[in-house]
Amino acid sequence: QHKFWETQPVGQFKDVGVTDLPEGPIEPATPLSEVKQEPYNLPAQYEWTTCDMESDETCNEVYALLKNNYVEDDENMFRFNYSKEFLSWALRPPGYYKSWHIGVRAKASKKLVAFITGIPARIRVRGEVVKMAEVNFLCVHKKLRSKRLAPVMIKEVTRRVHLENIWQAAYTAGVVLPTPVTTAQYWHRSLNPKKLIDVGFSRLGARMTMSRTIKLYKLPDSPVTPGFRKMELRDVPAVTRLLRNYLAQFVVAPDFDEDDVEHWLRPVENVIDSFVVESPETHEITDFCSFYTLPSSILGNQNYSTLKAAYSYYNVPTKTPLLQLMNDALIVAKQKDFDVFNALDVMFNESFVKELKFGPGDGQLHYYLYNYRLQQALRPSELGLVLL
Ligand code: NHW
Ligand code: EN5
Repeated sequence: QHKFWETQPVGQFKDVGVTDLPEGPIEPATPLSEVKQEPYNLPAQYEWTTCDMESDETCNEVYALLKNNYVEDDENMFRFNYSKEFLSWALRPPGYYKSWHIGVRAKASKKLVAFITGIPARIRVRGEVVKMAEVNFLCVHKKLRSKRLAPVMIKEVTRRVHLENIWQAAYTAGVVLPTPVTTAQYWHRSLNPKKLIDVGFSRLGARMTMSRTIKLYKLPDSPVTPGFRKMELRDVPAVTRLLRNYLAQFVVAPDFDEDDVEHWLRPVENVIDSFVVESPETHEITDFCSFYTLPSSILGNQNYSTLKAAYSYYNVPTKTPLLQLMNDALIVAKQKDFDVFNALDVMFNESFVKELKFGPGDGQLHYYLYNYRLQQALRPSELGLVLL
């Protein structure tokens, strides 16, 4: 079934329900001198390349590979189109390793044909903070699929992570692999229902007209919460305190310090939007919300080429109810011309989706840990982690 994944230190399907295995690393760390020093072998026509994401030229090549070959929905109508600015942000967090941005080139043409990345993260699992790699952007050019290139790329990123003395990883995928820590459901909130229907992202409901549908999804012109404003650099200490305190309640969540918050939660134009609620009386920061920008190419539509989507990221209500905070997020996303607002049913997101008129999508997202066993799969509401 899974000739590659059966050989890896991940939870195996045959062990699902076996409760006598301990939580924690599946295999121990080994001395660095025992980590393979040379890269894994690729088929002879291909060579490894380390992608310098500070170089505009390399960033452009990665962008183009992903734009044309990365993730599509199950009916091949949409394909993720991460922007260059987004990739540069996502791949250069505090303490990142250039060696974890791995490409494969055709030797003859030097064309970039495959890619995989890791970034360092501290992830808490129950009471323990574990140094991990977050692995993302695995992509093999459409013409090179099903040649078992992906396992070689995964082994190579694993080797380079091991060389930094890190032995665990977290990743997500739309496909089922051995074995999910949890499975989250995508929910979608129409902001521009006419366009979504025109491009086939959603359908006109039964007994609904276009004008009734547009009215159904109407939103106010500006946020309703007094003191709701864009996050600024000076908010980093307060946002870090709010977020650390909030994420403490989930079984798996990132361990963010101020440097992480400055990188991951500060607004970056066309990449991430984040907002705080500052109490008009005390000027205290009481709440936080954020979403990232990930457009999708619309494949084969005469009238439209991109779908502008916002994805719910980290949200922390303390004074403002989560429902109201997310309603304000929808309002600002609409003002910024997003077509749809997406959320997973992780953390407490289930508590607002129905009331705020999100509908369930046809996609799911499976979360995985590499070389770390959990006794039992989690509910998505026990997960406090959002990967890009
Ligand atoms: S999920 C998005 C992945 N990318 C895409 O879906 C883009 C479009 N598809 C492709 O480019 C986010 C290709 O189809 C890919 C597979 C490259 C996906 N994760 O080369 P073969 C991430 O980036 C297994 C893991 O022939 P291919 C997360 C598959 O089960 N494994 O297939 C990435 C099979 O193994 P099996 C996946 O279609 C996390 C083998 O690959 C997978 O030409 C990576 C077939 O290989 C996926 N998404 O290329 C893991 N899709 O055992 C990180 C397929 O079943 C682990 N496969 O026979 C941690 C590493 C670090 C550890 C540090 C301690
Ligand atoms: C690594 N970070 O399937 C991520 N998206 O539902 C990699 N469906 O957009 C893994 N099929 O349901 C990503 N519209 C896995 C996800 C891959 C992309 C994907 C799904 C998620 C999606 C849309 C479009 C479906 C088009 C046909 C969908 C319905 C929306 C509708 C709005 C109105 C209320 C009811 C729902």
